[in-house]
Amino acid sequence: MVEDFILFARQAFVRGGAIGLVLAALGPSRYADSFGCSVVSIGDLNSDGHSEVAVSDPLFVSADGKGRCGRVWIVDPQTKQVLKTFDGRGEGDLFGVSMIAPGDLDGDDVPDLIVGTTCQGVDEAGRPESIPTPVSGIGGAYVSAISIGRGSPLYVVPVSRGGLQNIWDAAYPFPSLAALGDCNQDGVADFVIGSPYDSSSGRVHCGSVRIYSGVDGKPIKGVFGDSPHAHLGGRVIQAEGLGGERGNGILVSGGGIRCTEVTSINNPAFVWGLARGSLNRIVTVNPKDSDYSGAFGKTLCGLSDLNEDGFPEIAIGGSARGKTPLFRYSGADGSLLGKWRQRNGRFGLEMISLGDVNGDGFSDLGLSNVGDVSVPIQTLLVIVSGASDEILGEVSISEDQFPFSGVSLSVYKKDSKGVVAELLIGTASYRAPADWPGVVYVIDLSERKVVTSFSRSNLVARDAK
Ligand SMILES: [Ca+2]
Ligand SMILES: [Ca+2]
Ligand SMILES: [Ca+2]
Ligand SMILES: [Ca+2]
Repeated sequence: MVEDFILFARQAFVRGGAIGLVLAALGPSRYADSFGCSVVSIGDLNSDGHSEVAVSDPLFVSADGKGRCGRVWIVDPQTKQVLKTFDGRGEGDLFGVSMIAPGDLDGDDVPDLIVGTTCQGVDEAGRPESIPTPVSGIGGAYVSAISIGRGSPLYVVPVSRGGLQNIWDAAYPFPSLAALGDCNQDGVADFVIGSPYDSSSGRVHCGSVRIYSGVDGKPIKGVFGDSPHAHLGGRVIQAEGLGGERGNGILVSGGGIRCTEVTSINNPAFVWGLARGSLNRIVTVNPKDSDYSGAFGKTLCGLSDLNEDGFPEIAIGGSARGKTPLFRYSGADGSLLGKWRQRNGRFGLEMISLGDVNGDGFSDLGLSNVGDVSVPIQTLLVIVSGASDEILGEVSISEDQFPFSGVSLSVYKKDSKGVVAELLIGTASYRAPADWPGVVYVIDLSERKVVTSFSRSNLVARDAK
């Protein structure tokens, strides 16, 4: 997701270092390439037996010069052919900061797409990332449901930005999105929006989590954070089986210190597990300050029931800067069960459940990594046991251009046992595209290798073949 881009851009600016200078020097024609910021498998559109993928670049400049309007490409990864594209509505929209594939929403038997956007506006040179320069055209945040079959939006859900002027100051990028099953029994999948800058009667920026109908985007149910600046909704995922027999659940994170109005207050980080139907709280994780270094809850993942109490556990990741701690918490009472041993390098920037890779009965995790200029071989993904510290495998590449952080992970194919066979990794870059293109990789997990990859310049126009 774009959060890593935001973190690095912000960090670079704050430090005034070389990266900041590079960013400041980028004009509208040489903007950072965030292709791969979000990547998701959407289903087979052209009946060749392989799923198509949606890839976003929120910093994309449209053909008519709308700086940073953002674009989503629908790509056949087998041929790299572009089937369709969708752009943000206006300059500075940053269309595509988040994205989910909910299945068919409008009944045309073609899978659809839900896209999150926060309009940051642009400065005189069309740049949102030159932070000291005043930007104009700051707009709202919104979520668009798009009919891929019809090639047009189905509906738009507005999302509060809570008066936040500069999204680089955001504790989290937003809105966060999660696909859900059908919550209101109309036969169509519904979805969740996490809105960390939402407010409720006297609770500024308490944040919210709401379930929306996939058919028309109408709210079904919602819950607010319970204190000002709680930022509930920073990250939200569906967690199968959370709450044991009480059904599927939602994991949502909140807290964090970075908020323009309360920079001196350390808002405690937390994660809630919510029942999908009622949004009642099943479990609360309140980590001790000593457990983490920042951005606790940035990554969330469901685990198997490790201690056989009937409740699946929860994996929670921490900071995007420095080493990334990863914790196991009890899904029954939120107590700390363990911590994965930290490795050299920065693994776990994003994580995803891969199913039971090593056949021990417990689901395992895929952890993405931040590239490192000092080594010739780059590790894209580390596969770790969900039940122990054991490393089950790595997927590496050897390239001149090291990938930027693996900022987006999505299941591409599963085998007959439900184990992930192929995985998508989007590695958006925050630098000029000529040198540091964002790349999408398709990884074969049993072979532990990259099957195919593409950057924006590899895409084939629909009519070119
Ligand atoms: Ca296909
Ligand atoms: Ca459809
Ligand atoms: Ca529904
Ligand atoms: Ca396992």
